[in-house]
Parts: sequence; structure tokens; C-alpha cells
Amino acid sequence: MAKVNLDVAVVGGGLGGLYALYRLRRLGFTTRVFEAGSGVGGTWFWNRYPGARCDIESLEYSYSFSEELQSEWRWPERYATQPVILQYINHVADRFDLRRDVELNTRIASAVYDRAANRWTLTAGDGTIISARYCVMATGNLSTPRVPDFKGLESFQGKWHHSGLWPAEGVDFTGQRVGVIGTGSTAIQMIPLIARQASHLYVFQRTANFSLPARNAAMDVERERQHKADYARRRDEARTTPFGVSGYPLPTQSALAASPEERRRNYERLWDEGGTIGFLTCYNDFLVSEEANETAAEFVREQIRRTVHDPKVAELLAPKDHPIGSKRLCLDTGYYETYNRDNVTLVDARSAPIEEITPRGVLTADREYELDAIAFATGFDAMTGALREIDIRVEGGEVLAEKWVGGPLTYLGLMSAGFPNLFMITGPGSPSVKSQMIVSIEQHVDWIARCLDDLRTQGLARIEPTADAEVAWVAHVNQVADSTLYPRANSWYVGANIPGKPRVFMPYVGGVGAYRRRCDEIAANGYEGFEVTAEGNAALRQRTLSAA
Ligand code: N01
Repeated sequence: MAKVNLDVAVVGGGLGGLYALYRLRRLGFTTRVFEAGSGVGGTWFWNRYPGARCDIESLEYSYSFSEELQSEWRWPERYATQPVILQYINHVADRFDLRRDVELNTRIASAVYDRAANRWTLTAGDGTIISARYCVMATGNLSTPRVPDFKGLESFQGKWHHSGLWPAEGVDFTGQRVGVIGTGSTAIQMIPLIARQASHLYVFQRTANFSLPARNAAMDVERERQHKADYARRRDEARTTPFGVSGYPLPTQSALAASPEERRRNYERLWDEGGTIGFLTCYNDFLVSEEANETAAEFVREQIRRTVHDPKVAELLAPKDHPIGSKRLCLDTGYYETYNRDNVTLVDARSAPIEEITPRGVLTADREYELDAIAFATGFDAMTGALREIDIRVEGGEVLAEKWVGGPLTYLGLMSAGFPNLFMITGPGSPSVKSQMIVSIEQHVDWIARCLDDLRTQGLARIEPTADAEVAWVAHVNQVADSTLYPRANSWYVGANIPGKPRVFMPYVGGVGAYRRRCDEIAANGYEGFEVTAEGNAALRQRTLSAA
């Protein structure tokens, strides 16, 4: 049984874990990454379904930590595909010599903290035991795929796949009758491509989602040149914006203060430009006032009605049960147009729900659909799923999954009280999924790196949030969310897609800029809200940690 001794164990070899390794190794901490997959890439390793691509422009959705990397890497399209992003991540792993400290095919099953020894012991599925002073969970927000508990799935005689565990060799649907279950971001990307291959495609829609056109295109070389020439300023700007994307500052104008003509012109311009962030930041009341929000929602419904020829299908596709943007806004290429094809049928799985999977296909309350293949685009146990799957506990103390039974409790989405030296990258309670993920990943890793460095410099060895600071932060996260329209939607942001999951709004929606400032202030104020202790008899030697 292999035993590994480290300063820092990082769980997860995606964008977060790799950057953590890069930063911590440069600070001289012995660090290793443990990754369940057979390759690096995390989300971009697993989600290989047709049409998978980023919905944030690649010039933004990329690491900023290396000037050479960001200026030299060429993105072929405005929005990179999954294979290109995976290639980029592999390039980063090679370029910064990260692979020698990445253990692939290693799924961490448990992480147990021993207070007396001040060490975490991680156990992998293959029996490897890792002892580390610090543990960084870079396990991702959307890394626990979820296939609904449909009766009869095992009896299905065709092939089925979940988008988040898609076969690396791809799936050929040529000439097949295919069912796609779900109409979230993933389904909206895969449907147009599967429709081109399948003899017939049935889309099982329970809830219609708002989707905006991507207007993807080959990278405009001049635009790329200008963006890169201005990279330093743009990256700085991104860090101060609500969603972590440059060019989209905090909006100041109210939609209700604009005239209907002015609003329409604005929405048309944004629709023609493509992308989601323009809509999300077009007016300061877009995500807080139902009336303001409805002006944009109705504009998008009109575009759907204009695009889809069959008025009944258009009406089914036009979302009416949640404010636009309160669920993840989807981005598509030819999604609504796909419903004009003769070989595509939209099945209303709201009025006639799926009852079971049969050997021949899908049985709804209405009828049976005979299928050769099913693609589950049914989402993930988001934000907490991956952490709850690992048995994280303190010897003789708390178990994280039990502590979070009523919803995740964290301070800043970085740590949870009672679990010393355990960090999360983009954990619940941080902007995470409500931001450009790489901006948030870099911010969390930089914060953790600075914290570990400060601890080491000052002879300290243990940090954990106080229960009071955590309670106050969780209250703040809820209060900010409650002042918006976000909680109105049955989204995975509130865990609504997992039966029995407590309904708690998980990401922090106060904005990337405001959040970063708070994290920096907290560190600068001697890690306010954290308890830090020296090695040895912690209770007697409690000290204040000051930021370097
Ligand atoms: O998952 P989802 P996703 N019967 O949870 C339906 C990110 N992402 O994989 O809404 C019938 O959004 C469910 O219906 P309902 C992005 O953050 C990013 O699409 O629960 N239907 C819904 O339609 C995104 O938000 C990119 O009524 C059932 C769908 O399945 C997140 O991943 C690309 C059902 C699940 O939608 C997750 O998106 C793709 C049932 N029993 C995804 N159970 C980028 O571009 C579930 N559904 C970066």
C-alpha cells in the first residue's frame, strides 16, 4: 500500500487543481494532485458530448497567470470546443511540467483529519494513503453526473449515455432513433448536432429554458490581436465585474427607466452580438425586478416564436415559469431552428411525464417512444455532490456530509468551520458558477497560496473559520440571493434537480468584484473570522495571523 507524505494534497486535476499545483509548488510546498480520471481536465475531460463548448468567450475563459501562455495560445474560435479546451489544459500541464505531480486514475474515497497530529489522511480507491498538512478540494461544481432514478433503465435494450460521462471515442447516432432527456445548457448544445445524425430525435422537455444565440465564428484575428495587446488591463477589469468577464461592468441604468423603443434596440443589439453576459448586465434591475426582467424575457420569447415555425412547438419552447437569467442562461447555435426539422419532435414531459424506461424506449404518461439510444442531459448533483461523495471527517468530530445535511455551510466558500486546513476551490458560498470560472479559480488558489505562505512565515500551522464568521457569511449569501430573482427558479443553484436535496441557494451572487474585495480585506485584517494556531498545543498558542 503506497504511502505519500505531503505539505498539500490537491483533490481533482481540472483547471482548479492544476493551477493549485502550479502556485503551491512554486512556493516550495510539496504538493500532489489526485485525479479520478485517466487524464487531466476535470469537467472538460468528462463532458465530451456532441456540441460541448464553452459559453464564455475563450479570450476570457483562459488562465491569466502566465503572460506568455495567454499571448501565445491561439483560440481557433470565439467559443472553444471541448476538444480544444482539453488540448489547452494538456498544453498547460506540459508547459509548466505539472504531470510529474499528478496521480491519475486515483479517486479519493475519504479524507480524515487528526487534530493531534494536525494532518489529513486521504485514502484512494486503490488503497493509496496520503498524509498531508493541508488538503485542497478542487473537485469542481458540476462533476457528479446524475441520471434520474427512472424505473426500468436497466432493461433498456439500446445504448444510453450521460453527457458528463460521455465515451471518449464518441457515439455515432447515424440512422438511429434517439431520445434526449433534458433541455438545459448541455442538451441545448447537443440537440442540433444529434438531430443531424439521427433518423429521428425526440427531445423530452420538462422545463423550457431561455437560450441566446452564441454567434460563434472563427476567431477574428484583428480582434484577438487587440484583446491580447490589452490583456493585462482586461484581466484586471474582469476581476472587478459582476461575472468576472471584461467589458461587462456593473450596470447603472434601469430597464424600467428606458423607453420601450430604447430597450428593444438594446436587446436586439445584444441578441445580434451573441453571448449571455451582455444580457445579464444590460440593466441594473434585470436580475432584481420582475417587471424589468419580463421585458427581456418577452423579447426572447418573441425570438423563439419568430424562429420556430410550428406555433404549438414555439409556445412549448418559450419559458414562462421563471425569470430570464434566474437559471443558467443557455447559449446555442441553431437550437430553436432545429425544431423546424422534420426528424425532430419536442415531447412535452411536463404534461405527460416520463414514467419509465422500457426495453424499447421511453414510456411517458401518453405513449411509448421507441428508441435505439438515449442521451441523458439531466445535469449534476451540483456544487456539493463531489464533496459529499468523499467521506470527509474529523477524527472523533464532525462529518462534512452530516454537517451539510441542511445545505452547505462555509465561510467565503473557501473553508468550513470544524474542518481545519481543508480548503475548497470555488466552493458553495463563493461566486463560483455565477462567474467566469477561471477568474474565480485563480482568485481562490491565489488566496489559499497566500494564506499558506503567511502561516508558514509566521510559524503557524492550522487555520479554520470560526462558527460565528461562518454563520454570518451564510446569512449574507442568503440575504444577497433573496434580494434577487435567482431563488424564484427551480434550478440546480438551489438543488431543485436532486430529489430530497435541501433547497438552499448555493452560489454567492454579490458579484466577483465585491467578493474579491471582501476576501482581500479579510486576509489583510489578520484573517478576520479565522482561528489560526501554531503546531503543538493549539489551544494554548493561539495567535493572530497577519497577511504578508
Ligand atoms: O443540466 P441542467 P445541464 N425528467 O441541470 C432535465 C454547465 N454547462 O447538464 O429543469 C425529465 O441544467 C431538467 O428538467 P427540469 C452550466 O452551468 C456549461 O444541461 O429539472 N427531465 C433539465 O432540463 C449548466 O447550467 C456549459 O424540469 C429531467 C435537464 O434535465 C450546468 O452545466 C455547457 C429529469 C438538466 O439540466 C448543467 O447543465 C453545458 C426527469 N426526471 C453545461 N431530470 C458551458 O458551455 C432532469 N431533467 C460551459
